[in-house]
Amino acid sequence: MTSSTPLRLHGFPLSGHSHRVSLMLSLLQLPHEFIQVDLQHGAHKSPEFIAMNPFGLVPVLQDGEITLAESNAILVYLALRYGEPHWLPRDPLGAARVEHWLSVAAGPLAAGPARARIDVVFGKTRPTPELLARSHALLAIIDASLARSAYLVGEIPSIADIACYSYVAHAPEGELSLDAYAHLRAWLARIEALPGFVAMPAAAAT
Ligand SMILES: N[C@@H](CCC(=O)N[C@@H](CS)C(=O)NCC(=O)O)C(=O)O
Repeated sequence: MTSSTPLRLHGFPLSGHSHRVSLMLSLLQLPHEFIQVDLQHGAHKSPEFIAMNPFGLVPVLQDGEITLAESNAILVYLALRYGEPHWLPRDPLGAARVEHWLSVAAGPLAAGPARARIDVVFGKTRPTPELLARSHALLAIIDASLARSAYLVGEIPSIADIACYSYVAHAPEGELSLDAYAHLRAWLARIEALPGFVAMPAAAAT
């Protein structure tokens, strides 16, 4: 299905949560307008933005009359409304396996590699040894999973991959080397080869 009204993504270029939505929109070849939210000056806490997302966080997606916050919820919406079924399998086991990784993205990935990157890129501090160790433990789990299948849920991409991609790919910006994780690096390359892939800018390049 194509969108009859323009999709509008309110986000921030260096936000991995925003990037996962940008990436999904691009993979689905959905034309959209990217509205950069001025996080530095608190635009995400303005009454107008809070009316869209009371949590005051990017990303927010508008699709006509529909306004959605929470990046993983937006991925679910885009997959079910506009995507082929492989992006979000409809069978109970396939759907549960995707949800497993959405929970990982919202839990240990956000609290691990994404947190370490925030410390370095935005906080100008070094991640603690405990945070780095916890993040490497997660990357090892992801690597082991990708030793068994090409994508996080089987042999074709799903929103599980899209939810996890951005902060895993940019983990080195948080002092987390990916050198030890060959399966994970091959998976990153597979996602980057998908038609419509768009990269998140490198933090140092902005
Ligand atoms: N659970 C939210 C997290 C979104 C989030 O943390 N957004 C960050 C940018 S990556 C943000 O808006 N930060 C602004 C702030 O914390 O004030 C989601 O998945 O959308």
